[in-house]
Amino acid sequence: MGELSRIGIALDSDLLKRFDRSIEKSGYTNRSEAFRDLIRDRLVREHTAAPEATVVGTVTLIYDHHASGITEKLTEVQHEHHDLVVSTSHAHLDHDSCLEVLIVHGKAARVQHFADILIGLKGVQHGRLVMTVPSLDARHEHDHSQAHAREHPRRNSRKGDKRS
Ligand code: NI
Repeated sequence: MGELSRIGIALDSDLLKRFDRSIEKSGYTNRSEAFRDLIRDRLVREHTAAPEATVVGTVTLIYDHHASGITEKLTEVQHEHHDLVVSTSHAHLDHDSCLEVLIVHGKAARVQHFADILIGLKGVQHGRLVMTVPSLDARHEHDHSQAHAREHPRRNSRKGDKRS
């Protein structure tokens, strides 16, 4: 974090009261932290909206494993996009329902496309993609991707990457 700047904001009193009630419900103990989070959220949304931006995220899927071919189809789609998948976690919720959470990493547009395919599969009852940025301070795409390439050489090679 850099130097601290103090700012004053002119705000409608009613709006401020409503904001205070809202952040209190969320457990904030001070306004500054709530404002900081709002600002970060806006910056993350702006960053992840750029198709070429590098993002990390999760895809959460609920499905009935009895649905015809769903298990095979999910595996196939994930293999086709293996360069985007960091890890997966699976929980058998009850007799029928499965919860699968994928940690994803890659360019925003490809991650979004991949999530759309998964969520749109017949048999997936509910799904959601959450995209974020590893750190708002690490927004120098170049430095970050190079450091990451050293850590995970495989992920940077896009050869044999079957796009669907
Ligand atoms: Ni299961």
